[in-house]
Amino acid sequence: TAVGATAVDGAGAPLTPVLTRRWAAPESWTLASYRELGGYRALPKALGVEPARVTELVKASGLRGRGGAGFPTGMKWSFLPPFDPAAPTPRYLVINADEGEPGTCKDIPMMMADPHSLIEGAIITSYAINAPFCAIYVRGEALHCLRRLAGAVREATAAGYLGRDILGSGYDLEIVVHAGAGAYICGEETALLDSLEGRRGQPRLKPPFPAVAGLYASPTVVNNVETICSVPPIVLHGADWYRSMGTEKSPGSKIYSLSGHVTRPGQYEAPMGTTLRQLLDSAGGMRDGIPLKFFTPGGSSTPIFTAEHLDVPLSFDDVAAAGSMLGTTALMCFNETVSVPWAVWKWLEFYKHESCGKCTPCREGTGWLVQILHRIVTGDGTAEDLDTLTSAAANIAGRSFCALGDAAATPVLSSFKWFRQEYEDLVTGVTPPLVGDRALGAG
Ligand code: L3W
Ligand code: SF4
Repeated sequence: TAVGATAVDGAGAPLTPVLTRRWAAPESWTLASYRELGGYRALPKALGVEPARVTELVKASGLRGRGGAGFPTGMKWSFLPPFDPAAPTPRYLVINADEGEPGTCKDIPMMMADPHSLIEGAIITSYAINAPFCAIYVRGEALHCLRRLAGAVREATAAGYLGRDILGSGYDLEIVVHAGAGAYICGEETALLDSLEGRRGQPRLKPPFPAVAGLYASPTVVNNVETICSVPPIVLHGADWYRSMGTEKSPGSKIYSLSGHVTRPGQYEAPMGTTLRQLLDSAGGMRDGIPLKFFTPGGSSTPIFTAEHLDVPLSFDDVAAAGSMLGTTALMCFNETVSVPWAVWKWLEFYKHESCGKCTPCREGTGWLVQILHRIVTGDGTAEDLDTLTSAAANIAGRSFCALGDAAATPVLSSFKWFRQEYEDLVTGVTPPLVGDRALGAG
């Protein structure tokens, strides 16, 4: 895994290790290592100014949310109702560490390698929004990550970075690390809040957005791990420095997760707007030299791209203009040996399994899509199935209660845009069944 890469490879991506710069250091997760490499220097700087000034700085930096939607971070913080120190009411910071989007592998490595950068970012953000309490909601399966974060919280508390009167500023903060129970839907911010409150994690109706009524119905900022980790470097080096990386509308540095048929899969940190071609150059290209056939720019919830899109700058706006979404920059790369209908079937099994069941289009529809796709890949599909598949997907998209329904329809609809012929060849028998008794090599 290419973690914490520092090389500036002429032919590859212009790597900018801001978030990943400590990852390769010995015992990088310890407080001693973090401090030795410049950690906890942004915190006194932030505590030395009014909270609103920190929010203004983050607004000026142009930082956008790294959880998938790219919402402007400083703007989200300023949606909280004005804080009255004379009559303080509860308000919270909740960090979404429920990394579960297929292909996404950046937040958990970040927390494992450098948990204190998340904690420093959490303290600064909580201070900026006047929150006395912060919860970090960690994906249930990542128990190793939970333990590492809990250890870092203990270290930070013992050193006076957390608790009462932080660094003599008069500001108090408690951080609680909470484990989810392994449901993908709890990465959706309102389902996460329900789960944190002890209920079954299912999305809430929005609006009200969490900024108005979030945890325990109080104003809450919900931000992704990578977003919060971006805050200390911005405080330390300023908004202009941050804007010197990336594009005008998507500034800054980003961790791209490369997976699939790549020679050196892993996390590559580069400016927003870097292309997959550049990233692949840094990652040693496609494995065994077999060409790229399709990829996801930001996880399986984002419309797939083909080899024609290798030069699309991976920024929020450029990817949207090319017909997809930047999402979590989870670049799953598939070579020419992979059948698109097979990959879509596997993704849909995931969405069916993770559908929370709250609304009918997604609960029932994802099951239908899996059944039809299964018929197609086992050689039992018909021409009519292709129409039913696309029509069912189109009726799930835009008619579901939350983004999971749209996400489930996306692999079907986007694969039909580029690779419809592969589905047709399976139902007409031009391509032999891929799985099941009649698949080549079966039995
Ligand atoms: C106050 C308003 N706040 C929007 C806030 C909102 C949220 C953020 C973005 O989904 C995407 C999704 C997945 N007043 C507001 C406001 N907000 N208007 O801004 O909101 P939204 O609704 O655009 O997106 P979302 O529900 O946060 C995120 C896609 O990401 N995705 C999945 C990622 C999965 C992970 C993971 O596993 N960790 O991140 C990948 O593409 O499909 O479209 O905070 O409250 N007027
Ligand atoms: Fe639940 Fe799916 Fe409906 Fe979202 S779209 S509320 S995950 S059933």
